[in-house]
Amino acid sequence: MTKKVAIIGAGPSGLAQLRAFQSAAAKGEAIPEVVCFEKQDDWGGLWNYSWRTGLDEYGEPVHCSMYRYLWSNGPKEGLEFADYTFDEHFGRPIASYPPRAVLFDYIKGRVEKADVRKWIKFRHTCRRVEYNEATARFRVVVHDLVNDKEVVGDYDDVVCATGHFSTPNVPYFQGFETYQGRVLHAHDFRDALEFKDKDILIIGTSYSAEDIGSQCWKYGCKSVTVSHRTAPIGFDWPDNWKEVPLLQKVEGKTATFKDGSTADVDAIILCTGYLHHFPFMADDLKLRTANRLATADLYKGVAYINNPKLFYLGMQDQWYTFNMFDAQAWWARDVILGKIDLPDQAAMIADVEDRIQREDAGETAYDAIRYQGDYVRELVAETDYPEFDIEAANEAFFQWKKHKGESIMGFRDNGYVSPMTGTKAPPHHTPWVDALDDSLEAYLKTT
Ligand code: FAD
Ligand code: NA7
Repeated sequence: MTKKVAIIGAGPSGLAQLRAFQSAAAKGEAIPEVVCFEKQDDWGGLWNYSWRTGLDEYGEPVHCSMYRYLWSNGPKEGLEFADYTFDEHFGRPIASYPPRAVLFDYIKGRVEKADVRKWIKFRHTCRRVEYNEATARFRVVVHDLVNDKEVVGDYDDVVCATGHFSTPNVPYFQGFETYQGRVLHAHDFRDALEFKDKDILIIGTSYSAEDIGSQCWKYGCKSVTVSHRTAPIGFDWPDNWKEVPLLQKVEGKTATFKDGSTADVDAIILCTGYLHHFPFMADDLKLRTANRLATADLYKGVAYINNPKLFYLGMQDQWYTFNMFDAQAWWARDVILGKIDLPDQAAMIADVEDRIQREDAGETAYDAIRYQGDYVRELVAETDYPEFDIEAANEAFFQWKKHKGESIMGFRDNGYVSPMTGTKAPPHHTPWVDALDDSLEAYLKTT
């Protein structure tokens, strides 16, 4: 009997899994029957922008957490596919911090070339995954949204690639129920122009806080106040940007912070992160982990230790993204194909513990980048995914950190060396602060 594999989600991780199987088939290897279920009507995951918020037209939670005018928040040299370079896709070197539409185009280019769209069932939401000990197979229940029908299938292996930056973590602060402005989570933020001439309060200090604040500033908000639970972000911010301790309460439009200071704000944007959320997974298959580099319960960061025929891709916090998902997908593929043997459960548990300890031993962001680079290198070495210069990718991240420290509104004007081709990215034709059009056409124009 031919093995059957279900992949849930056709974002960068799910697409990496499809490309991994297709590349083995292209080399003449026998591959299982592969089916990918995607709840949206197109591929690309978070990079597939939607104007919608809340529920979609079928009543499903909207997956998109991205927004208009989003430019890559890290250098593209850190995420480049080793088997499909930016130079190959665009036919020439492009600048280092592409807007969303440009990265979406790049993601699509590889999978269009690989011709894997035929393996994806769009508008199919996974409702339930259970393991049947007797048959040693997974039962996967999917909702065909367009035809409003349940589809049930049995699979030997399941790859969960549903991402973990879509279900918002929404804390409560005193007075929210009577606040006279708008409260929203970053997941529902779409257009910075909504906040033009407004005073905004941001809660949180990580990527969403930094980037949504910067967007609003770039598109003309009146002021940005960023409230921190642990520590301020600490960049040299523009004059109308301040950092304050944690919000205590809001009354009317007035926010009061832990140090007693106050600010009148028109909107509060909760940039408070996301939950790993797998409502469709049976209890014994559900990954429960914090957002960190060494996830709980995943051998090699991929195989679920309680049932290693189930794989989770991309569940780590992310410096590396697309090429890390590739490294994981190629590795999962080779386990499924029987080319990589798994050790016993005790060894898998020890592997997880070792990764956690090694992550905890790191102190700085530079340690974390090296740690994740080493992880990608480790997985790549075990498969035929093209080896690439991890040191060069690390270096792009180090330069990015340095350039952010030098100029938080100017770091995107720098260019780095590709770890795949050695090409140095040219500077973008317009400084980021002045580039208000984030379309692919505007970004790629040469005259
Ligand atoms: P996702 O992209 O989340 O894709 C998961 C897919 O699974 C989606 O298509 C979804 O519809 C589908 N799905 C979910 N549930 C179901 C279900 N039950 N049934 C069927 N299908 C389902 N990374 C970078 O490298 N650079 C950046 O600049 C960058 N910016 C980001 C900005 C924001 C605002 C966010 C939230 C993330 C950003 N990221 C960035 C990180 C991002 O996580 C990765 O780039 C990437 O999208 C992760 O891919 P994924 O396939 O693992 O998950
Ligand atoms: P992150 O990176 O998970 O960061 C979450 C932030 O929210 C972090 O600063 C937390 O502060 C803060 N947080 C979480 N809960 C609270 C409460 N209850 N009160 C105050 N502050 C809180 O999420 P992001 O959305 O920034 O980034 C996720 C991805 O999206 C990332 O990969 C980007 O590429 C885009 P803490 O430091 O823990 O005190």
